[in-house]
Amino acid sequence: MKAFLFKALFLAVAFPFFFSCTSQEEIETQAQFDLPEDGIEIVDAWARPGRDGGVSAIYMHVLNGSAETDTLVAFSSPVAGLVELHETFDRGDGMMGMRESEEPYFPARSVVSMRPGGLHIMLMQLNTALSEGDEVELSLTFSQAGEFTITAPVRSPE
Ligand SMILES: [Cu+2]
Repeated sequence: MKAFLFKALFLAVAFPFFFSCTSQEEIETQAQFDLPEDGIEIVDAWARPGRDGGVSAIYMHVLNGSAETDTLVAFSSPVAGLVELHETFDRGDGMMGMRESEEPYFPARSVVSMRPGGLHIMLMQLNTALSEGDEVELSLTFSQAGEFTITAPVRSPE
């Protein structure tokens, strides 16, 4: 019982640091999205609030309408010193962790959804605070589809 309480307390304390960490990368071919005829389309991007010097994450749906797998090769944002594609994983000790995704692949004719608890674009070394109502610019470079610059509104997760 004591061990259980300790674990619950630890989870409660540690949870904010593992906010985006509850499931594996999700690759889906989803009926709710109309895939583009060709190339990549990014929809419903949004960013989590963050403090100056801290971290945030950007979520989105990446629609690959191409007949080829595409790969994310670079990203940058004017508000972050470091940007990485992260995946969430089960550490095996009852906790979730996150790490840089080793497979930044976007399969042909598929939707890859980035959501809290799964795949996300991690913004680190924020050079400004991000508050609800702000907007974050993010540039993404795909090996096939080229560079995209998107604007993600900042909002709190539901
Ligand atoms: Cu992360």
